[in-house]
Amino acid sequence: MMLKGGTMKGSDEYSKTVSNHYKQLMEYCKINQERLDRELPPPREDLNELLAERGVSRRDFIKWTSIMTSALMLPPMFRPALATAAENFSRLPIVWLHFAECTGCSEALLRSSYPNVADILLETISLEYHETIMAAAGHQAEQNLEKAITDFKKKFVCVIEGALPRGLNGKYLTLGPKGKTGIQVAKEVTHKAAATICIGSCSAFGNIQAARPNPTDSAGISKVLGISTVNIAGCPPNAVNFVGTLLHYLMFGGMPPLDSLGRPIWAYGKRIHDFCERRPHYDAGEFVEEWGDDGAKKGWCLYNVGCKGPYTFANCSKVRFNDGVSWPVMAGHGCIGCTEPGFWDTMAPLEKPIHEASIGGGERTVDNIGLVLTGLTAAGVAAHAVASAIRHKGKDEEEKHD
Ligand code: FSX
Ligand code: SF4
Ligand code: F3S
Repeated sequence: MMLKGGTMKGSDEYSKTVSNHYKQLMEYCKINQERLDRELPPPREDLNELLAERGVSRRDFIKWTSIMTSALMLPPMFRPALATAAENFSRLPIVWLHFAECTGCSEALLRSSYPNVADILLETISLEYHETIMAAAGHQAEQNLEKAITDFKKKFVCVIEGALPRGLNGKYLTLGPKGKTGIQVAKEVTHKAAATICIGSCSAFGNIQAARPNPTDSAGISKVLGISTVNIAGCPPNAVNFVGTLLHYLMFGGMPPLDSLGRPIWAYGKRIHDFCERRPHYDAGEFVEEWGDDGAKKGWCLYNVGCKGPYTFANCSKVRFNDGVSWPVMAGHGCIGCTEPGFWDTMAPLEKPIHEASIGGGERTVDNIGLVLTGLTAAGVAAHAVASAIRHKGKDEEEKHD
């Protein structure tokens, strides 16, 4: 309805609605944080002491909470709640499973030597079970797992690295002294979890294990078990995307809104290409044609040597890796599309543009190809952006099975 001074009035009403929405969300956050405070075990680490030990000042911590709050697409009023979530990071029980993978994800996340807040938080993580770094083996390891999922039933977050082979009735991957298949273990644990996070493209989508000809018939967790998972895609994924997703959980008791592929929109809602520092060269038609040529020395666009940034949804070009030091394109190699399902097949050959490999035509076809390849993802992002997916989608279904 057009009123006198309609635009002004409309914008006032809009601001009021948005502000009410955030007030309600803040109320929800408060209730959830009080509940977690009652339910979760006491902190294993004092974050403030640890930050001081590592030389991170209070000021740097506050600056980091502002950056993370805005990265999670929340207004500044949520900064103190995010700081509380960070202080509670070591209280959230995590059961970390490994299936068919290279352990690069654990290496990337848990062995970082950068003294930034996200990495310090990962050091405090309450790993009730993690096959790579725990001391237990054999029967004792199995008992530890059983104890963790019983003691923290519906309170722990299950983090999964690696795909699940379905061939030979799952027997390409067996674990522990009883020789359980990966599928059996994954079912038992995820049914008792409050939420399941797939860390890396293997558990999210199958990745290298599922690449053609896929002899073990591997696939991602969600596909094999038929459950909803939060997919922190990447090979390996960025620590910031994992930490931010857990902080969201510690604020709202559920996972952030996801795209159609289960990836948090706050981290995977935009294309690499849209925030790439080489993008002005792409727009100006300045391309590296061969490794080490003049264009390479001048930092031109890597599209013609295979960069798949135009078809890849992730925040690498914005948050970078290793405390923001660098990322693949900055280091001089094109993006290989590692956050996208099936990238070993769909993005191959990795050092040639897709049009040269399969579609034909020149550089001008990039955006058309991009639309075809990313159409589904983009549609999913749009559909989910408006949905309030604060609660973990699979939780209700899992409770029914329990
Ligand atoms: Fe996959 Fe992670 Fe790549 Fe490796 O565990 S996402 S192959 S970095 O290690 O699963
Ligand atoms: Fe950057 Fe790759 Fe896009 Fe070129 S094609 S602008 S290097 S993301
Ligand atoms: Fe992967 Fe491309 Fe980022 S290769 S790490 S999605 S720049």
